[in-house]
Amino acid sequence: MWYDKPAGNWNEALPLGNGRIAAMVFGNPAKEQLQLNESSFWSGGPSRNDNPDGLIGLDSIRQAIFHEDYRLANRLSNKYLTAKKLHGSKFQVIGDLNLTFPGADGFTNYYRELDLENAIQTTTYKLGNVTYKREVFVSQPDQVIVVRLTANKPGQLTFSANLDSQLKKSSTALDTNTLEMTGLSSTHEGVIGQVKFDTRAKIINTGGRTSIESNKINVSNANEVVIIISIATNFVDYKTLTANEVMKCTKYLAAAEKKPYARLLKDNIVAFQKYFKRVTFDLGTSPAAQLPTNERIRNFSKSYDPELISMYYQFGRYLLVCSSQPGGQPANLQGIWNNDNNPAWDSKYTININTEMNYWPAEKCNLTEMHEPLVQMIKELSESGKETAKVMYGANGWVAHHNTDIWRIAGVVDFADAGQWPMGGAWLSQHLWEKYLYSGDLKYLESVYPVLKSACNFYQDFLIEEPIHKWLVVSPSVSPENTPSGHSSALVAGCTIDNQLLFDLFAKTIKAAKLLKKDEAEMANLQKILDCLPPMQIGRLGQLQEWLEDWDNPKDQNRHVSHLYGLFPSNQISPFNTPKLFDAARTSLLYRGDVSTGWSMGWKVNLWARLLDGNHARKLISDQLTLVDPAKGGFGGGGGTYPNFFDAHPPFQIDGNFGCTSGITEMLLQSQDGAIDILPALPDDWKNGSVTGLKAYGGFEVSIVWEKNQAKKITIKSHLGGNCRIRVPNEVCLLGGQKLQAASGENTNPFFEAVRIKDPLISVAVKLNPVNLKSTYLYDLPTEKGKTYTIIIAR
Ligand code: FUC
Repeated sequence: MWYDKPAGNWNEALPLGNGRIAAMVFGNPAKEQLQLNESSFWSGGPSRNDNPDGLIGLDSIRQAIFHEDYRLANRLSNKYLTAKKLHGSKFQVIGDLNLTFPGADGFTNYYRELDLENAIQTTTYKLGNVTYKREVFVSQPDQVIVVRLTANKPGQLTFSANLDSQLKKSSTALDTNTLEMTGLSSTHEGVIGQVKFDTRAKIINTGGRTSIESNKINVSNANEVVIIISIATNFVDYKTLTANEVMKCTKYLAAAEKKPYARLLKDNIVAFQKYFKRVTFDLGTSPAAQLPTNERIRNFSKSYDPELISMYYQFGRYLLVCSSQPGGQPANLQGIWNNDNNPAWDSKYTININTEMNYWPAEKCNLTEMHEPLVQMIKELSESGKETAKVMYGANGWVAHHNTDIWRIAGVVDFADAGQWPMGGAWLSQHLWEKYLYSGDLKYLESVYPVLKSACNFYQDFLIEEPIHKWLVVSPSVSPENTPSGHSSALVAGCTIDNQLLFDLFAKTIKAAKLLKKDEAEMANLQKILDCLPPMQIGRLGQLQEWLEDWDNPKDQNRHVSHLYGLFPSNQISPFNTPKLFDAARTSLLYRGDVSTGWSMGWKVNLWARLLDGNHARKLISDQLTLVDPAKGGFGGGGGTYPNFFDAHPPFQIDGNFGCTSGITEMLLQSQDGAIDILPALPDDWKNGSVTGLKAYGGFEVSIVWEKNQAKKITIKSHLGGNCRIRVPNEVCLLGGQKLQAASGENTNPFFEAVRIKDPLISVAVKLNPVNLKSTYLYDLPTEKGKTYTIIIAR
């Protein structure tokens, strides 16, 4: 990614990070700014937000919903269930390292880039006949930010450096080479700010000299300068803030400053590429790729620029490696990049879609380690949410609603129409099982099984029978952030996504128990509940119903498409097993429309890929790659992409980046429907290309080369052994010159167990719009663990 101007705005600056610390680099020759973040720097401190009056109101709210008095349900819910005071803390800003270069305004030959393969940001420019270069990276192995300033002539580096922040307590020069800033997070909603940080910047100059001027360090006439920035907080875990931030900060710094720059850089590249290089993606290039990245985004809809798509795809993978590392915090609404102490939605974890979306690419894009912080957060929520379940609903197990934060709050935030969604735990828990399907690691499964089971235990107690069909439903709840038209409140019982989530949660927990040979009797009980969940229903418009009743409004273009959870990320809806539901889901999505917030479009890329419509998925990628004015930070309007490739909700929200990267993967490879589907949704204009290293269920690693829109060569590495069933549009597939064996019967590979849902009966008045699916062929390839197989497509 490259630009011919400095960033004038944060949405033009370039992101670097190691999962714990991060920087946005502006690349301005006269005034360089590194905006700094640390993942545990949040407002407040350990806290809970359960409304203790839940049990007073619960029954009346449920009665009100069954009696269709939604206004009353809403009023009572806000009073008895919504948090009284705490709606979650805010992810905050450490501050800036500012470097001021007198006389550097008249620069020429300007260039700045973010090298996605080496995770390094570079700026070069000329002043007179001197060429200057700045390099910045955030080291994962050494846990520091490293800046190197050079010039092609000696003695040319003269600048002043300081650390600054809105939340600082002090900013000083400790000696002629070291800056220090300390600070404290904000008090919020009555919780005293308790997160302390220490930041130090060590200036290592070759040639020239340094001096102190108040809280600045002046560097004059140096040949080369390396600046090492260390940041640490007192955060230990969501309950504990007893670390010594000064000791941590100085320890990282002392270790890093002993290493030469070249070594710091090399070690980081090795650590970064271990993950990043696992996947390559090539769609070819075109003359449009000659321009700076911001101009390519601007031109995208009018030009043929396939390489912008492959770069955007890899940028999503880059962001996940930089914002989510084992042992750290999961990526929040802005990943780890935030320059506002009052960020949109507090830059928390919105778990009614956004946080899950952040992790859609993790497994399939071969970044399984990046998934670990989410798994850890779910484990922690299962602890904090246990008390929430007890206090608010008198239930066993654990519950989380539509938001959480670093303190793992699990109560209802904001207001009932958004917050009263007791399904956050159910959705997050799907990730626990999903991770297992890729790795087959039973030890891991054993470690998360108690969390899955406890999530089920909550619903065992919480589900109630609805009066008409006697189905077991969640109440009160909402179909995320959508109010049925004509209703005075979003509160309902038994909306479709809730039923789908519980179907998956229970079915997966039962499977896990079987694999681990545990809890047979309890699982039999879960199975009984599973059998009483409402089925998916097709409504009068031929659409998949969003609610228990046929309330869908064809004009509804809400950004959420929650009832399509069953199509993606879940696999309950299948073109082959449930063709009617498949058509109904498609009808629902057509009504919902394309252009929306960034993340909504990212989701729709996945949905159209699952609908096997590559051209429509491709259209959504174009919608998403619409340039949004970097100065436009406020809400509203269509989403798109900022010049720095960050997703614009607007404002910046990282889920759209991750959602689209996942969606592009789904266009190339799917494995949720009983087989590995090769190029299931390849758009017409991706004629030739290749992808390597994608992951499928059952531990298969798949690479594909295609020409003229047809797969040519498929390479499959089997990490776990077992039957590899593939679906391809071609009749003749050769392995070592031999024809592959046509598939027969059930796939014997247990990781591909198909979901058994039947299409619902529909009234004759309802017209479906069946699509003609292209014909495909299924083959079985028995594999051995560790072996690689190359399949040539002959025709
Ligand atoms: C949900 C969405 C919004 C936004 C917010 C962070 O509330 O409905 O669009 O993404 O999360």
